[in-house]
Amino acid sequence: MRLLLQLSLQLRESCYQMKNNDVVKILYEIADILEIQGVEFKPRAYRKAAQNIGSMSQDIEQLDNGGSLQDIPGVGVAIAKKIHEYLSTGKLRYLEQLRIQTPVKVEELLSIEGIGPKTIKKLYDQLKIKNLFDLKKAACSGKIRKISGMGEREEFNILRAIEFSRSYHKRVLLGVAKPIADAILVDLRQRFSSIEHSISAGSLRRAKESVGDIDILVTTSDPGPIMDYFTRMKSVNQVLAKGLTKSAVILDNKIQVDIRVVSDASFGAVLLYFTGSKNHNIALRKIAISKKWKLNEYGLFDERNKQIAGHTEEGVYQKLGLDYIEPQLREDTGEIQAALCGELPKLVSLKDIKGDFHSHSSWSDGSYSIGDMAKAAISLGREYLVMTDHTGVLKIAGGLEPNDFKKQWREIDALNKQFSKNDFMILKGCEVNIMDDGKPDLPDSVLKKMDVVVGSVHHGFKNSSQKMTKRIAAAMHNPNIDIIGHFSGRIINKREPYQYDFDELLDVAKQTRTVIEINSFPDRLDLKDSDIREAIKRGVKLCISTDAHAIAHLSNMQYGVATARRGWAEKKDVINWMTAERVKEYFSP
Ligand code: DGT
Ligand code: CA
Ligand code: CA
Ligand code: ZN
Repeated sequence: MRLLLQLSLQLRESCYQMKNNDVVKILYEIADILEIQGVEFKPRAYRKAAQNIGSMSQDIEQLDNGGSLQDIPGVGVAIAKKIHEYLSTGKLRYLEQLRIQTPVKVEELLSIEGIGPKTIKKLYDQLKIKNLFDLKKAACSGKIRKISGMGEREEFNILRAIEFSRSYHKRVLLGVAKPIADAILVDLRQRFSSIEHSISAGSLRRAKESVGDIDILVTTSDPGPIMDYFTRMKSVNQVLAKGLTKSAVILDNKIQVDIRVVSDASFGAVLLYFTGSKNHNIALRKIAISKKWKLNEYGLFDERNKQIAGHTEEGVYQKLGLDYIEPQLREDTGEIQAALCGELPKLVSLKDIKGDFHSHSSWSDGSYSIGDMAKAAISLGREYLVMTDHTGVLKIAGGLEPNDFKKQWREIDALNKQFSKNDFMILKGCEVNIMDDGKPDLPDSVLKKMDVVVGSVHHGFKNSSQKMTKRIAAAMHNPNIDIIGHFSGRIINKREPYQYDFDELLDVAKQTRTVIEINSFPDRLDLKDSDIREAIKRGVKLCISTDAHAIAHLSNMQYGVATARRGWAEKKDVINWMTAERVKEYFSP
């Protein structure tokens, strides 16, 4: 039932998730303020409810209308009442009171790496720090180091983290921007039958990990009503510009959206221009000039100013003597030369993906049972899902011990019997922690029995480069560790990668046949594009994984694939083309 609902609602995902996300945000804020106030237990309850709502696929407003909020795991009478108040009035008195009691800009402070609710409590209690401005001031005047548990190093790290978050805070994650852009496109198409083409362009189309703004391109013979509507959409907060060909707005969520509305004849040329990157466009224009032609957003023109291409992108590339270049490659990093020589890679695509190598269930910190996750993977067309719950030391993530895995395997065996009619298989795995000495936190005798083992660094991020390199290399040398998960450890806009010698580790990966993960989580996308390209050059194999902790996360595969494409990956470079049987064979020690 849950699954059917999920499928029928999938199309509307980007519209309805708006409210779900608002509720999640509010519950987290309550939890954070309560924790800062030193209240026990309650914060945990609010967080659990927030996590479950964040990962469910039903529309929370619909549940509320049906009076069934309390069907959500972790939502009892008290929390349901608050959600209902918020959904029906747009306000929550309880939270407003909390904010008055503890006037701290929680979200702002939490955005700084290394600062959690406990630290915020100390900072507020002892120094009355309420926001980033106060924090920076206190750090600069040496007050932070005087707080117990803090020192000069922590103070310096805070200052550095403030700078880091400043320099990035305006860019929006691809995984956040894409659903918003898609929802706008669907809405415009439904409202205006005069629209011929409609597509998002800019860095979003090139699938950069984060985008400065959303760029939308529409072709029509009747731009007026479209611009009127675009600048008055419900989600618009501010109109920056309004014209018949170009408009720009800022949405309530602070994201800027630019739109271009043009006639169909120049669609290809405008799309090419508006997709960028700027450097790619400049390089194309130079080729045109070398032929005594002119390329601009209206088309490609010959020496007599006659238009010779521009209706399609393909046409422009062809006339310039280039193979068609996929948007994800348009960064002027060698793609033009490759296109001239017929040497462009044949990029991996979503249809090449047979399986997912990293996922979690409610056995550890996931929100759904193994069976539910598997059914969702089947509905996405996957042939297998590697279940990789957390192990031992990760207690907060419900890490499993050897005996738990024995029980889990029995469940998986039973499920696999059931799913064999779907030609689908759950593979047995785990996400083992790579300890400081590079050893896994589960005995090799247990790991040996698994189909696929992902090894990840989940603590000790501040190891020196030398130590971290040794640590990860040791894990790669363990024949039972097959894949290294979220390799760099970065959280985009929040946490920098840890230090290590990438060159050396690529050598070790190649030598030990260790696969490196491309984690598809929107705030990880780890490895990043340029590192993927380097790994491929060095002959290291990759896998694209969702690291799903909930059904909805399984669809993040699209972002992993897009990132792989930005890294010039072909089908043969990512092992997701393999069947389940082939994967088992590939990783058998
Ligand atoms: P972003 O938004 O910072 O993530 O990056 P883009 O690439 O989306 O840049 P944006 O939104 O400023 O402009 C969209 C596209 O328009 C860009 O990729 C290429 C084109 N474009 C913008 N400004 C220029 C320019 O000054 N020269 C050229 N040749 N193209 C430009
Ligand atoms: Ca843009
Ligand atoms: Ca723009
Ligand atoms: Zn994981």
